Amino acid sequence: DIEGFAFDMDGVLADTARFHAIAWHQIADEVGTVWDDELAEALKGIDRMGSLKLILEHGNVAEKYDAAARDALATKKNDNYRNLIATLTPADALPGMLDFLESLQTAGYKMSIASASKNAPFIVERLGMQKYFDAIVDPASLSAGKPDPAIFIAAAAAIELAPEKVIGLEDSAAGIKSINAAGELSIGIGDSKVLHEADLNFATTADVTLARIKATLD
Ligand code: B16
Ligand code: MG
Repeated sequence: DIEGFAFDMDGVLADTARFHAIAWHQIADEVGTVWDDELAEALKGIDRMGSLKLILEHGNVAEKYDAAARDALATKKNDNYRNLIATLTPADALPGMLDFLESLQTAGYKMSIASASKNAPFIVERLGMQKYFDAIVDPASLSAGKPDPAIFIAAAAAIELAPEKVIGLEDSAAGIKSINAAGELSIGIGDSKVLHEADLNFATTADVTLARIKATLD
């Protein structure tokens, strides 16, 4: 039986994927990489330096940027991103998610966050969601980011559950791979073509309810 839930944050709990896209688009323009929706999708769930690497490779300019230059670009992106998220309020929780978290807490499930974002504690606090979570995995503590399973394994361990007792929720293809490889049940939220490896799919966060999840598990 399922006893816990491990949540991705950007694109699942928080409407921040658009802010990541705005901030990375500026960096792409600066290095001369053409920005498009496909690139924005590929960056979802990928950590900061990994995302920058993809942008540089996409523009065939990777060799122009050494470690110091990459650090400077990543810092610039994060400074811009921090300005965009500084104004987040509980109204920026994605539709239905506060109600969903409330229903899970009432039902006694344990919950943790498996976000690649180093800004996760700040965002969770801005959204007024801290009270729902027993743990937020520190992505800096991991050997590899999504699609590696390490983050979702850590998210189950942080709430003292075996992976098979946990459901993971994700909006990115890399994240669904991570959940599946961790041995958890995966729920994809978004385009079912992009998230075709998910065990269960919902088109939007507003569609996700405990009743619907239970109905498909029975
Ligand atoms: P930061 P998630 C991920 O968060 C985002 O999807 C991804 O676009 C971002 O680059 C990554 O966090 C790192 O974020 O720069 O704030 O540390 O979807 O895993 O919650
Ligand atoms: Mg995400």
